[in-house]
Order: sequence, then C-alpha cells, then structure tokens
Amino acid sequence: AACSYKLRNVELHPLWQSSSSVTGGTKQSPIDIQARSSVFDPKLKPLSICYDPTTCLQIWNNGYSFVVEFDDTTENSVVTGGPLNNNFRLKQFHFHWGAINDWGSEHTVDSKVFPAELHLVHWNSDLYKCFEEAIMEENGLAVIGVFLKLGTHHPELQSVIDLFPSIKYKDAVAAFTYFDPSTLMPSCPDYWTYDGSLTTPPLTESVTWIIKKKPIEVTQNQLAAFRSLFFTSIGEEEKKMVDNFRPLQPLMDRTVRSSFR
Ligand code: SG7
Ligand code: ZN
Repeated sequence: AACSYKLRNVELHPLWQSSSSVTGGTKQSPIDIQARSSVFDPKLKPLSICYDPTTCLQIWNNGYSFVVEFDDTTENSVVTGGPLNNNFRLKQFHFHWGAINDWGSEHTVDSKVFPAELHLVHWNSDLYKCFEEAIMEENGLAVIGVFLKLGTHHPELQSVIDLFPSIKYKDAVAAFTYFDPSTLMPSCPDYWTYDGSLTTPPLTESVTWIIKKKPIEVTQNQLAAFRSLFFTSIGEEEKKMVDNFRPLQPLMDRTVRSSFR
C-alpha cells in the first residue's frame, strides 16, 4: 500500500520510461482480433506487394528489436491494394518476441498468442515526403503483421539470423544488401485490417494495420537465436532481448475487417 503507484515489479525498458508512452488515444495497437466479430469486406482488394531485393541496406540492433532497413528514396519496394488507396514504400522490418514460446506476438487472434510477430513498415509516398513526416500524419503508415509459429525451418529467415553475431549489442549495424522480404510472407492472401497506432513511442495513430491470417513456420532454434540478442550496449550488464512487445489495447469504437469469408 505504501507503494500503490508501482504497478509492476519489473524494470521498464528505457523506450517506455518517458511520458510519450501515455496517449489517451482511441485507436491504439496492438489488439486482440476476434475472428467472429470481424466483418468480411468484399470490396477489399488483394494486397499487391512488390519488393526489390537490392533496396535492402542493412540490419541493426536498435536496443528494442533488430531492424532490417531498406532504401526508400525510390518507388522500387512498395505495397498497394488491399485496404490501401496509395503507394506505401517499404522502410524496414522488425520482429517482436517472447522469452518463451508461450507469448511474444503483439496482436492475438481470439486471444491466441504466437511466439513472435513480424512487422513490415511502409510509409505513404503519395501524400508525404519521407518516413519521419508520415509517422505523425493521418494515413501515414501501413504495417503488415505476420505471426510466427513453431514448425519447420525457415531458410530465408535463417539468412537474417546468420547476421546476428555481428549485431548482438545495441547500436551495432551490419551490411545486408540483398534480401526479398516477401519470402517472409505466408502464401495465403487472407488478412484482417484495422486502423491503429505504432506500438512503441510516439504511438501515433497513423497506421493502417494489415494482419496476415496464416502464420509462417520457424524452428525452436530460430526463435532461440532471436533471444540471444541483447537490449544492452557492449560493456553494459547484459540484458537479453526478449519480451519486446506492447500489451493489448482496447478496440474502442473500431471494426476489424477481413479480406476473406
Ligand atoms: C521497433 O518498433 C523499431 C522501430 C519501430 C517500432 O522498435 O522497429 O523502428 C525504428 C527504426 O527504431 O518504430 C516508427 C517505427 O517504425 C514500432 O513499430 S511498430 O508499430 O510497427 N511495432
Ligand atoms: Zn513492431
């Protein structure tokens, strides 16, 4: 009782220690997707994804996740269609995962949690000049989410994991100049979509979320490799990079639409 304001015993990741993590927003992410409450929208087109592997630039440990970044100065890697009325350029992809397989994804489906979730982050290049501008604006971003589940080895993901030894610690960067992220997508075209936010500060409500229904499969060893990275910089007391997901947010006055019956 002497310390009732302290809601949790665990230390907050530094990313969440500022007031920017309090939003009072009405369109926050992630959410639990309730399949039965989602509404089939026959007007939703298939997603059209066009990625050029040569726009891949580098991989880095940003102290919260590992991020694979792309050259977004051209229209070479773009997504359009689906719920999107504009072209959205690929900026980066990253993952969220748990300390164990029982949790780790940001979104859930009918309360089912996956061990990890991939986010491919794109910005609206028809309306905005750059990623940093689009982050703050209405209809600025489109993030494609893909769940990871335990199963067979994923060879293309392995080519990313093979770079981990050089990005173990915060702020480490390694060149990664040829990669096609569409190899990380399930072949099934089905998705849910809803309007939401970034899941880290600044938590801006600028994101059209597109969550693929089908997960991709990875092995226990591949998930273990994610957990071998560190939140911390070289020389600091080592903290394993795990549990880098935001808790579920209320749906509020929103509808999740589905591309499939
Ligand atoms: C991860 O998730 C990083 C962030 C990302 C954030 O922390 O990938 O990106 C960088 C470059 O640090 O923030 C603005 C942005 O993409 C939140 O992204 S998310 O909403 O898709 N989870
Ligand atoms: Zn994310």
